[in-house]
Amino acid sequence: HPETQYLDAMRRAWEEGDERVDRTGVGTRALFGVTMRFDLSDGTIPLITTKKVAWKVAVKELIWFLSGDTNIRELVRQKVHIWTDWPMAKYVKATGEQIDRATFEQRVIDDDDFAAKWGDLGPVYGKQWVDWPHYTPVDGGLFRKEDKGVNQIADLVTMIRDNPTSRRLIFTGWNVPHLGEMALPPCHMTYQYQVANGRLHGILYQRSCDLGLGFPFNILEAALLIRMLAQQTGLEPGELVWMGADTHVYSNHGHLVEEQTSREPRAFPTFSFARKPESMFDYRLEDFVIDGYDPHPHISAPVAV
Ligand code: UFP
Repeated sequence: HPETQYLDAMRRAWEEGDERVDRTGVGTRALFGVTMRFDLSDGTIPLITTKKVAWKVAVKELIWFLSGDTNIRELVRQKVHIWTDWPMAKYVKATGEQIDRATFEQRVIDDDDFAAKWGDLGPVYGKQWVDWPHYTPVDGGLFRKEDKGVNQIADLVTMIRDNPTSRRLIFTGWNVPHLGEMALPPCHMTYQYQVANGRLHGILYQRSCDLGLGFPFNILEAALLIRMLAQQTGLEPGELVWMGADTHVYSNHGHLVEEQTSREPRAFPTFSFARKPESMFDYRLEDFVIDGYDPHPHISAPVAV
């Protein structure tokens, strides 16, 4: 079963990983350089079965990325809480006010000024994917900032259609001069594609991966991107190759590793689209149809902020 690749990486990181003091202070056990491959050509989608994954949250996040939005407001309106911890930590640090997550999120929803001031994550994924800041040289060695940035996703679709043998079918979130303004520099940072025999293959390069909480979302969204790009360009889905650099388990996720690796993976669900949207920017939650998802029960684990 392809999910065994994931369970093996978890177990190997836990048992043989380098014990490291990480940025969050929680501590991890890390492998460096892990590869996994998932075949999407049989109509399945790599949605982890050894614990229940909230796949609709992943779809909502992906749609939010593609909209270019970098404020948590739209996410929390849709009851998606995965990005709240970072701006909330910043707020607590700046104001000293002890606030619980529900109250913070409600204020982001209710108060425009509060949302603008405290809900923004900086130029994270969405900004870089569809509106990468673009500068044009003008006289005197100066540069003018263009009103519209580069839409890497729209350009990618055009490139796949017009030049399928290209070795430059890439988009990335790693915009070096802007990393410092981001709540979190991109983890799933670079995506590359190849067209072969009518199929679209993809590689995700992930610089840093929380195997417990991040991976199930990251692999699903990378697979959905292949499916969406393939649908838009008239191709069939191919293989997804995942390459993780610092691939780790947090030291407080031991229970997750023990429980999850003791479970038997079940068949991956199948995936289809309910319709063909106009472009990469017109997908809605209802367009994503996942059938036969029969996971083991959810296991909760703390997020390291
Ligand atoms: N992380 C993921 N996937 C993501 C994401 C974050 O695994 O999509 F946004 C994890 C990796 C790491 C932490 O544990 O979040 C980011 O910390 P750092 O920037 O120090 O690598």
